[in-house]
This record gives sequence, C-alpha cells and structure tokens, in this order.
Amino acid sequence: MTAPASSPLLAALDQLRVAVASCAFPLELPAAHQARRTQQSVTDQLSDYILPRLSRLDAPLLVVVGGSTGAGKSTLVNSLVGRRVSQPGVLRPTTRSPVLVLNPEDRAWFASNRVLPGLARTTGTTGTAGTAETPGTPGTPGTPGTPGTPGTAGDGTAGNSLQLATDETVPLGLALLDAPDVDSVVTENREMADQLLAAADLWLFVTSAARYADAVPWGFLRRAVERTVAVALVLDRVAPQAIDEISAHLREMLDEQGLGQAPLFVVPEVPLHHQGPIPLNAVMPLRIWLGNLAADSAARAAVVRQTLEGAIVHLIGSTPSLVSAHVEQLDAIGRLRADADRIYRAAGARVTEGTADGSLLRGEVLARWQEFVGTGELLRSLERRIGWLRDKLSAALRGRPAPENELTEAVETGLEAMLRAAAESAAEQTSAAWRQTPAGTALLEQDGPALEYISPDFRETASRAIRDWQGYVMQLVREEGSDKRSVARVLAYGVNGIGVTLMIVVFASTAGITGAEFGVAGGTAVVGQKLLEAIFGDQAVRTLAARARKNLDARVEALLGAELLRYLQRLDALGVYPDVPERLAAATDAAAALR
Ligand SMILES: Nc1nc2c(ncn2[C@@H]2O[C@H](COP(=O)(O)OP(=O)(O)O)[C@@H](O)[C@H]2O)c(=O)[nH]1
Ligand SMILES: [Mg+2]
Repeated sequence: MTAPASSPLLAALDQLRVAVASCAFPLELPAAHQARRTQQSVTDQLSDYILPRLSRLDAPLLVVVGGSTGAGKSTLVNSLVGRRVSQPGVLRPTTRSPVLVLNPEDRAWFASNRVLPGLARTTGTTGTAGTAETPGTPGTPGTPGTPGTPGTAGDGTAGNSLQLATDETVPLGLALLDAPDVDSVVTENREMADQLLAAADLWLFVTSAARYADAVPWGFLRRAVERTVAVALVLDRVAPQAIDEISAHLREMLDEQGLGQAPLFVVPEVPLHHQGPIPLNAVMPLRIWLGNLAADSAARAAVVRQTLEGAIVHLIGSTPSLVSAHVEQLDAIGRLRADADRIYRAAGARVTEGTADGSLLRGEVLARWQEFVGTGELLRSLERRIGWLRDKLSAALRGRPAPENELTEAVETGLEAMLRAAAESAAEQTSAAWRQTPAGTALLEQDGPALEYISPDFRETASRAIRDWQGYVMQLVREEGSDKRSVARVLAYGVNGIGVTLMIVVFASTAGITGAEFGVAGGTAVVGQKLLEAIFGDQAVRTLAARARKNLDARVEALLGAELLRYLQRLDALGVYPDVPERLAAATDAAAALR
C-alpha cells in the first residue's frame, strides 16, 4: 500500500470532519445527548484513526490490548515483551496513562501527533530501554493514595497521556498498547479505553476464564463486529483442566456473535511470582502470531483495510443521526424565535394602535390638555363657535405661563408608561412561552440579563426616545412655520404649544378626526386639529401629522426591537447554524461516493 497523502477520499473525510464539528446540540432536546456522544466519537474516530491511517497506510500496526479489569492485560503485555513495561495489579483503580510498547525504530511514527493527537507522550523515567520499569516497587503494588510515587509506570495523574516504552523484542511494524480496563470504575479510564480501541488497527481482546461471559466486554465485542474491526482474542488465566470446556464455550459464543473467524489464543493460568510474567511458552503462540503478522505486509495491509473500511462505513452511517439532531435544534430554536417575534410584533402593533386611537388622551394628558386649551366648556361649544374658540385658544396659548411644558411632560410620561407596559407584557409573555419547554427554560435560566423583565435601562431609553420624538415634532412645526403665510401665526402661538398640539392630534389620528363619533378623545383632539388647520391649512396638517406618526412608530419599533433582540441574541449565541445539515449531508455523500 502506498501513502495517499492527498487522496480525494482523505480530503472528503477531512471535509466531513469539519462538517461534523460544525454540528451543535446545545439545547436539551430528545436527540441531543446521544448526538453529542456520536459527534465526539465520530470526531475522535476521524482524528485518532481514520485520517492518520488513511494518510499512511503503511504505518506500523497499532494493536490495542483491551478487556476487563484483572483479565491479565498488563501481565500479558509484560510477558510478550519479556519485561515489566506496564504495571499489573487491580488494587489501584486510579487514572492510568496507558502504555504503548513499540520497537525503537517505530518510535517516530507513534511519538508524532499523527496518531491519537489528543494524548501527550511521556517516556517514563529515563528514556532508554527499561524506562517503564517501576523503580523500587516490585511486588509492592502500592497503596491507594500514593499517586505521586515517582516514576510509577502506567500510573499517575497524567490522565490524558500515552506512555511510550520501546523494546527491541517488539516486532518492527507493530505496537502493543495496554489500554485501561473497559469496565474500570474510573470513568476517565473507561472513556480512554473506548477511545483507544477506536484508534486500533487490531483489537487484542483479553478475557479471563472467570469473566469471559461478562456483559461489558461483550458489548465492546459486538461493537467491533458492527464496525468490522479486526479482532483477536486471548482467553487468559484458564485452569489447565478447564481449558477444553471453557474454550469450547467461548468459541460457541464467538460464533453466535459473528466472531467465529477471530483467532483465539488460550493462556493457562500458572502461579506467578510477585505479579511477574507468564512463562514464555504459555504466550509463545500469540507472540509468534503477532510476529508473523508484523512481518507479512500483505497480512498487515488486510488487517488495516478491514478495520479502516469498517470505521469509514460506520462513520458514514452515523452522520444522518447528527443531521436530524441538528435539525431538531434548529426547529426548536425556530419555534422559540417565532414565539418571541410574534409577541413583540403584537406588542408593537398595540402601541401603534394605542398612540393613535385616543387611548393616551386620558388622565394627566387630558387634564393638562384641557388646562392648556381652557376648560371642558370650550370643547362642548366647539361645533357652533369655532371662530370664537380660536380666539379663546390663542389667548390661552399666549396668556399662560407655558402650560404646554406641563402638557409636554404629561405626554412624555403617558407615552413612556404605555411603552413600558407593552414591553413588560411582551417580556412576560415571551418568557412564559419559552418556559413551556425545558430547552426554553434552560435558555431563560442561562447567565446573562434576566429576560423575564424589561431591560434595566428601558425607562431611560424610552424617555429619551420620546423626548427625541418631541424634539422632532417641534422641528417639524418650526420648519412648517418658516413658510411666509404661517410664520406670524406660529410665532403668535409659540412653537412648543403648536408642537404639543400636533402630538395630541397624532394621538387621536384614528379616533375622531374623521368626525362622526367624537368620544372624549376625539373631541379633545378636534380642538387641536382645528387650531392647526387654522394655522397651516388642512393639507399641511395631514402631512405633519403623518410625518410625526411615522417617526413615532419607527421609534417604538426600535425600542421594542431592542427588547426582542435580547431573546434573539440568546438564540444566536447557541451557534446552531442553518446551513449545517445540508453541508454535512453533502460531505457525507461525497465521502460515501469515494469510499
Ligand atoms: N497466577 C496468575 N496471575 C495472573 C495471571 N495474569 C494476571 N495475573 C494477576 O492478576 C492480576 C491482574 O493482572 P493484570 O495483568 O494487572 O490485569 P489487567 O487488569 O487486565 O491489566 C495481577 O495481580 C496479576 O499478577 C496469570 O496468568 N496467572
Ligand atoms: Mg492493567
């Protein structure tokens, strides 16, 4: 086999890796948990095994020795090598850094970060032959709670590291990795075992006479079958008189599970001296088999091809579940977004309506307006005595010490209260809508601004927006008043008085201007309407009112839009992108076509 460093398949799988990495499952939805695991295992499988292996098909074979606690893995590795490279013993369920034993000439390949790039390499104490030996501890497997023991092989705090041990006895082209127990009580160990087996070209699965029927190892073996990983088995620690019976039973089980073709080596249990090695003759068949495999490049290539193809097929088969889990996230986010959008749009519409239908012409605003134009009396006599009213009005506008300022303030207060009520109710409704799902609830409870309430600076922002609008209305009046025909009258009534009158007219623009049904609000505004018409003419008043209204609507929309944005930002921050499913599906198809 050659080294297709830039093969199309390699490029396609690298694309697939990128696409898989761009999937995101931040919301707790039904498929999320499994999808995160699948994403992790697919990513690991690509970077730990498929990509490095595919880029160097002729690289040394990685044989991972796996199995349950106490099966005899470490002892077996030590016995095959002929010295203690990995610490045996089951007394210390600590995090262990697995030991990789290899021929010194294969060192470059495994020392580089091409294989298992996530694991740092350590070399034990001296970096020469015998490095992984445990100084001063033969026969004393140590006590729990001494993780600091210097130089303890295969032990210690470096959970995410790989310990390299070189030895001439390891055949060139083949490395043995003593993996943590697949059923370790330490989670990190189990996960590490999982990751290492996923990086193997060949599983050397060790089981013991006492444990060969256990469920956990069989779970692993089934996975190997599923992915067509090359597997060889060692039935370890069998009492010599039970060898026939137990190996026959195990063979039967292997047949049933689709592993009938896997080589099986039986190692009889013999008394060991201080956790020492198994006598050489007991491991000789296995040692010879491994040696032959290492020496036969065609056999090695066949093992690689089998495991690699199985891994790629499995990988390609697992991306649809990632696509659908990502779509599940997108759908949930879409619903949350739609809830927030709908509620804030409705709130905006309510404010727009409320600032036009006369609702604002109540309470303080109404009182100030009446004070501003005179008395309620004036309103009642409006229809008959419009000319007289105009005189009275102008007197009122000129004669009083700026009552329009109080009216302007009342308008600001009234408008601010209306906006705030709308924003408060929208925040309440949106959080209630989000609370209906666990995913939405989790989002609300995330760190950050409390979304159940309006923004802390809402009142201030709203007041500023209203004052800016009032300033805009005054400016409109000033501009309109600069016209020769009206300048005198504008001066007579005062820009502020006319401006605030225009506001009142805007607030009743759907409520009475058309005439037929004057409520209090309509009647109230009609006075202003008549006044403005007298100053500017009907057409100009209509235009002014329309411009003032448009400007107000835009400000309301901006204010509520900023409130809504807080929710949308929280959704955006999840990093679930809509183009991912398509890209992942395309990358999968591309890889599948090249396989
Ligand atoms: N008598 C005997 N003891 C063994 C044999 N293999 C392993 N052991 C002991 O069983 C314990 C666990 O072995 P170890 O190699 O650490 O198993 P691992 O957990 O699979 O790595 C150690 O105390 C070993 O000395 C064997 O063939 N014969
Ligand atoms: Mg061990």
